[in-house]
Amino acid sequence: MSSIRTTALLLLAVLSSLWISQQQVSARILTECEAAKELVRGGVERSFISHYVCIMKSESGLDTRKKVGPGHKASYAYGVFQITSDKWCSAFRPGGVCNKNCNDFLNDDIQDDIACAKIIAQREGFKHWKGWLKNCKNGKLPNVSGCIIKREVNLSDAEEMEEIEPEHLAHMTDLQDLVD
Ligand SMILES: [Ca+2]
Repeated sequence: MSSIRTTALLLLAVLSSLWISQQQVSARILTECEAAKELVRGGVERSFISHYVCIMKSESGLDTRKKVGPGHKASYAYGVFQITSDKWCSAFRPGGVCNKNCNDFLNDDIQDDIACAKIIAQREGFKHWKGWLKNCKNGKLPNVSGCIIKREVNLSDAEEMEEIEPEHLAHMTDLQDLVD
């Protein structure tokens, strides 16, 4: 009997350590280029992209799974944009201004994070992010133009850009509104 129990416990230990290492493996740090491409895909206008990448770098180190807290009003900050549960999302169900469950901001699909970040920027400007004020407003923005310009050598990239371009041109906003 006891040997069965020992085996079961051992198996459980092995399985849980496998699960933990799996969690660690799947934590994802984006490169600046990956972030820029995701922003293009999310319909972010070209001239804003380096600002958003700078925000992601300063707030989370481009870590899609970063969760920090509790902070102001016992809120937590979620994901690559460190979106906070005091106002923008809700910790246990869809809610907040972005009508999202905050935990959705901890996975590797950052399109919903980008959608919420756009709402935040629209309402409060980039100054909402302390990381932007500290490192991006008057600092050096990451140069990601090489990642998002059309490259004739790579046909599939060019085709992809072709699809996206008309959409985000339609969403032209004045950069000045966001950086003021
Ligand atoms: Ca997400």
